[in-house]
Amino acid sequence: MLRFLTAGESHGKGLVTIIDNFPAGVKIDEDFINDKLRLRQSGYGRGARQKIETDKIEFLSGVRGGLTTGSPISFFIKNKDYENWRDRMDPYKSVPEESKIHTPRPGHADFAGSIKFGLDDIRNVLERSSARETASRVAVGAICQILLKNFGIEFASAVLNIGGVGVEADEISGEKKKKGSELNSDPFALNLIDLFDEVISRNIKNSELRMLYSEHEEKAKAFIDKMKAEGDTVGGLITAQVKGVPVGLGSFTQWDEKLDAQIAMSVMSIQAIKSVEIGAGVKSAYLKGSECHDSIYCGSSGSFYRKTDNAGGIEGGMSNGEIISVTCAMKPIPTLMKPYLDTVDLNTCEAKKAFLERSDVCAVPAASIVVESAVAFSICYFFLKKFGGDGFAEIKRNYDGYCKNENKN
Ligand code: EPS
Repeated sequence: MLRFLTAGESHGKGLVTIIDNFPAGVKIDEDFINDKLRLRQSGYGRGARQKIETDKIEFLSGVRGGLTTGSPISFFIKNKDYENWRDRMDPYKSVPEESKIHTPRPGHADFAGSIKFGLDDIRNVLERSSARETASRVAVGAICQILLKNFGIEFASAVLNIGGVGVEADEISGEKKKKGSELNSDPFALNLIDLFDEVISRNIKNSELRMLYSEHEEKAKAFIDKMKAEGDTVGGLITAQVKGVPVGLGSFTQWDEKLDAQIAMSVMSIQAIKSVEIGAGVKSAYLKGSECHDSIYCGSSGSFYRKTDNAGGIEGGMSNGEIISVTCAMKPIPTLMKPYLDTVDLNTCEAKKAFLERSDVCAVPAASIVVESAVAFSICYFFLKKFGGDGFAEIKRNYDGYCKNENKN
């Protein structure tokens, strides 16, 4: 079973990650991983911290001569900022009373985390619950993508809107209808915005916000500037897609074997994510059965296909060969730059304003890379479960055999 663990604090020495049960013989492309790490650090609206860091993966084990060995892969990502926090983050030095934090920020892990662990300094919670940890997850997702690329499985992600500015939830279906109109004989069916479309994918790449359309980007940037001036923060809507997934990853046989359930857990566990939808998601509730479900066809080559993808590529907890599509909402970051939110001192019960700390006004573009990575891990987990083997050649044989004999797709 593919699994990983992360450790590390936001202003500690760095992040340590262990990936277990990753097969041997996979050629590791370090540039691909570092490129994803760079993308996670970028995006309009980020704070000063990203000017300090240049995230790079440093393998500690499990990779030799450019290939995975089958042993646990471990890697380190350095926090350059540690040098500025040594006095407060040193493993041995005691923390001076005046630098301890007792006022939890609403919306953060501060409140429940410090009560749960009986801590008298909220910094112990915020350091670990920080989204800095997502650098580890992006590297894990990139390693999974490297394996899956060999089987024609591709990933994409984008920002749909920033605080509602951009493609709105309702509009997505409008776009889908427009885009699918030539292809689609069913007037009610919703087609996905195809993130793999040449124009769309170029737009995303060229956008500082990883948005689909430049006219949205200018408005969204202006909105971020406004939020910054007001000392506030803003969230947004993110989408990720996967193409080339064979039919039958995941299973209908047990609740925790379902691909959509595992994707939802993986994505929901990302800091600040508040909803996860697959395909038409919430909109499915407003459609009739005849409008919602994606009719099945067989092409001249004998391969199955659909004209719509409301199911988001997953039916009965299994991939159905269509594009897998995930949409999720990110809430605004709870660390604000102005004292808007009320809180209390956990020691004295005194009414206070939530403490202010350097933060990002908007980290939605960064989070879109994290979402893509979380989905990549879930797909890889089920890919290895289905085609599993200890080495790349064995997995390839299993995959080729399945695709040739059991699946016309
Ligand atoms: C974060 C606050 C900011 C972000 C950080 C997550 O850090 P700092 O407090 O040092 O300014 O930049 O994210 C990262 C460091 C990162 O690499 O994503 C928080 O409170 O969650």
